[in-house]
Order: sequence, then structure tokens, then C-alpha cells
Amino acid sequence: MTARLPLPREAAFTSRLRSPAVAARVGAVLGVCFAVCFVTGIISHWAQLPRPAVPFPTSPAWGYRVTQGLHVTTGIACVPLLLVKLWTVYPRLFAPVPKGARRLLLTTLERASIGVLVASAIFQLATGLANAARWYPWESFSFRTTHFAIAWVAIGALLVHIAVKLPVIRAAFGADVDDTALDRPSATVPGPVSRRWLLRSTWIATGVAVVATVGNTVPWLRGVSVLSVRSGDGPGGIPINTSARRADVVATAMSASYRLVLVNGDRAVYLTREDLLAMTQRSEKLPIACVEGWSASGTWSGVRFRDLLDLVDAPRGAHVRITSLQPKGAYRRTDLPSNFADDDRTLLALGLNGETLAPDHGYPARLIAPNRPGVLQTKWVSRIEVVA
Ligand SMILES: Nc1nc2c(c(=O)[nH]1)N[C@H]1C(S)=C(S)[C@@H](COP(=O)(O)O)O[C@H]1N2
Ligand SMILES: [Mo]
Repeated sequence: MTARLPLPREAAFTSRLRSPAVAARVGAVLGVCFAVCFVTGIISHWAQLPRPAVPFPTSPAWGYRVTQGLHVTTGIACVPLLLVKLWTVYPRLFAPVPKGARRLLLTTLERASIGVLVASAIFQLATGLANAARWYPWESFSFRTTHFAIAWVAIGALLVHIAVKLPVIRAAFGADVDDTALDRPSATVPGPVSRRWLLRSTWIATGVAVVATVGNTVPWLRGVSVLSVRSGDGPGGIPINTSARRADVVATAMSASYRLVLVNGDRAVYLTREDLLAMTQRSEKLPIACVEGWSASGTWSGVRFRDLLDLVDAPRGAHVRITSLQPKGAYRRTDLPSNFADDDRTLLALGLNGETLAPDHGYPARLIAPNRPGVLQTKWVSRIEVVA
């Protein structure tokens, strides 16, 4: 006797709600969200490259705020859409395997491509959500690389899927949503609700997810700061990503022996915070735009970054490496491409919204540059080095 898996049969799924008419409509909105999420994700990846072949622009200053906000929002919108989409189509997984080698091969290929699409889409949403919730079961570096690589797999599989389904999609949009011409033969039982009701509920669920994200969902999800600053209202009205205590910089940041070191080749200049305050002070209104989707604008004051580079005669066009007092962690060192280093709005900030920079915001000094991902706005800066 052979044991058989108790797999359901496709014919056992009888609800008329599970129709290509519904799947195509949900799929179209899902496809648009997926595409926006993909494009904004590519932009975010580009923005985080240490030495992009094509420089990431420094303007508009709010650009990354918008693209990354869209990335996280459309990603979250995909969750209810994907769930409904999968619910409407999954009985097809149990469709009988056709006879004949050629048809069997085609069916296998089609199911495999759908398997890749579903697996990669779920992977992207799960890792993205985990990251936005500040749960990092991976190194931050490998998150970005993996999320980026799988994005290409997902978009490729999606394009194949759309191409294969184009005739069905066309037919579905050409007919009324209640039309049954495209339905599976067994899908004959009217559901507890109408198709229109199901679609409307899906749009509402998606809308709720979007509104909650655009507002404050992401800060709610973030861990509570160790300094008990609740996310969403840090000092100066700007949320804290990593607190000074969590970064293990409380002692070094407050120490009287703090010096900022500027390095260019064998030249080194050491500056105290008083030296920095004695230089020409500038002020810029610039946002912090976290990769997790939240963003907040502040008026930062401090020294123009280019003025610091001039102290060690760094040429224009020089790339710069910035190191934090933070002893370890993925963000303790960042690379600043030359167009950011040379931009007049890029500051080494000493103050925020008229007050001395709070330890959690990067006291004694932090980088703030226009159109730069929050993760690269290095706090507690101790070393600025020209890397040519
Ligand atoms: N040294 C250091 N700088 C850092 C971080 C960090 O963990 N260590 N976090 C970054 C992240 S992810 C963000 S979003 C911003 C947040 O700045 P804020 O806490 O002042 O709002 O700081 C960035 N600078
Ligand atoms: Mo961040």
C-alpha cells in the first residue's frame, strides 16, 4: 500500500469568488504596487552604493524621503493584495496533471515559474516588513544585497506571469466582474458575499494599510529606545533610530577629550567641539529619511562639510570616509561620495532646531546631507578621511 498525501482536488473548490475576474483586478493593483516598490527599491539601493558609477543626485533634498516612503508604503499595500490574490487562485495548484509529455512539461514550467514568483514575493514582503519593524535576523549588509537580488527574481517572474496570463487578463477586463465565462468548471457556488464586495473590502484593507503606514505605523513598530525615548518623538521632534546608549557611545561622546580628526594623506587636523563652533556656522533645513520609511525634517546647524575638507586641502571631487565613535555595528563607518561632500548643504551638524545636538541625535557632531538615506547620516562622527 502506498501512502498518499491528503491533497485537496481542484474540483473541491467551488466558490464563485475564486474567479479570474477577481484575480485579474486584484492582480492589476498588486502589479502597480509591486512595480512602484521595485523602482523605488532600485533607487534606494543606488542611494546606498558607496561609489556608484552614476552619482546619486543630491537634489531634491527630499527626494529619498518620497521614494523610500513610497517603497515602504507600496510594500505594505502588497500584503493584503497578495493574500487575496493567492486566495483566489491557489486551487489551481491542485489541478490534475495533464497527460502527454509536452503538456506535462508546459504545466510543470508554468507552475515552477509561479512557485518562483510566489516564493520571491513572500520573501520580499517578509524581509522588508521585518526590517521596517527593526527586527534584523541578518547582517544589515546582507539584507540589502539579498533583498535587491530577489527583487530582480520577483520582477522577472512577474513579467513572465503577466505575459503568460495576458489573454486571460484581457478577457477578464473586457467582461463584467460577475461574468462567469472564465471560471473553473467547479466554481459554481455563489460565495457568502459578492465579487464586488470582496474587491471593495480588498481596496479598503489596502487603503487602511497604506494610511497607517503613511502616518505612524512604522515608528510604532520600531523597538522602544533604550533611553526610553519613544520612537516617533525623539529630541527636537525627530525620531531616534539607534540611541547613544545602544550604540555604546555615551562615555566617548560626552568626553572632554573628544577630537574630530580630519585626514588627507599624511595630513591630520584635530578639532575640539569648541573649534568646530568657532568656525562659520551654517543652517540647513534637511530631512532624516530612514530606510524603514519614516522621515522627519529638521533645521540643522553646524559647519559646512566642504569647509572642513578645505582645512586639509582636500580637492573637489574627493570621496570621503566617515567614522563614528561607535565601537561596532554596520553603520559606524560610511562612505560619502564626492558630490555629497562638495554640496554646500552638507553639514557636520552640531545643533538641531536651535538646540545643542542631543546625544541620541549624534552629539558632539553628526553628518547631515541632502537626499541621503538616513542610515548613512552618520552620528557621533570622530573621523573624516579623504579616500581620493
Ligand atoms: N553611528 C551611527 N550613525 C547612525 C546610525 C547608527 O546606528 N550609528 N543609525 C542611522 C539611521 S538607520 C538613521 S535613520 C539615522 C537616524 O538619525 P536620528 O536618530 O538622529 O533620527 O541615523 C543614522 N546614523
Ligand atoms: Mo534608519
